[in-house]
Amino acid sequence: MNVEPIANRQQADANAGPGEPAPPAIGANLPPWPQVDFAEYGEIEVKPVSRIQKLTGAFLSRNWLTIPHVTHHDDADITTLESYRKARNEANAAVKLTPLVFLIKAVVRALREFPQFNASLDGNGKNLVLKKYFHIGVAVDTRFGLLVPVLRDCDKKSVEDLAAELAAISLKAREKGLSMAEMSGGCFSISSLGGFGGTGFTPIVNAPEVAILGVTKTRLAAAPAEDGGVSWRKMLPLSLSYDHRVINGADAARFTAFIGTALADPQALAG
Ligand code: CAO
Repeated sequence: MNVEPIANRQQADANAGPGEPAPPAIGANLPPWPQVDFAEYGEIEVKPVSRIQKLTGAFLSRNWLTIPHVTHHDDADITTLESYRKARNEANAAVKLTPLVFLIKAVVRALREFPQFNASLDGNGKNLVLKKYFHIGVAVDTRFGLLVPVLRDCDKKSVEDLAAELAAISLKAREKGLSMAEMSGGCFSISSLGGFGGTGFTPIVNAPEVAILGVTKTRLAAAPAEDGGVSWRKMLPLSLSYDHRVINGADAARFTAFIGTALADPQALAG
């Protein structure tokens, strides 16, 4: 990762005003990466890191080092959504709806309600650029590494449109990879590990976006029922990482709770 100090030096220089000395580059004074001869300790195999892993690794390192991250965790009750989704999938087997497409629609609503989440700091960090469009990036796990295609104008698309587009673009990402154009222009990203498992994680903000939503596996939770007994609810864990320079914790809590409320009315989201 020796590109990191150079990238940060350029950022530091760009942030300095005329005649002002550049602030020290973030990460410039870190100790060097340990050089270890692993073969001294046992059998090893050496595999080159892929081009995409190197590229995404450099971006992830920059984002992790330069953005003050906080992750807010919450659960959304998707019991009604899951019944609605099941019925809709049974009625139309041509397009499979997963919870993710409803989540994209709920995120679009939340971005409308909380415009500071649909924003980016400009190059010198002095202005916040508020976007009036709703392009959502979705992390896709591929043999090349992590790719994030951007689904454009998600506010104008139905859940079926989004499911069909996501299926096509994730297949392309997995088989051939994606162009930079297909991964550019996003407002907000979602990283769903729901199909794989987990109870929560810390996604890294995809700069210049200011927040990213991580999703893990739906679990059953007991809640008090009206008759005094127990009602089993389907709970979707949400992990929202945000850039604390732009978003404060109270807004992150409101934003995540808003997504939960939106998911509770799947019919309104379906479009
Ligand atoms: N809880 C439980 N099950 C879930 C779920 C959740 N939160 N989300 C999806 N599922 C289920 C789906 O309904 C589907 O079930 P069936 O096979 O029984 O129909 C199954 O999990 C697989 O879903 P999917 O992964 O094919 O579809 P998706 O729309 O949920 O996600 C995609 C699509 C492309 C985002 C996903 O396949 C993927 O690649 N995720 C990885 C993202 C990633 O790597 N993030 C990490 C980034 S940091 O390194």
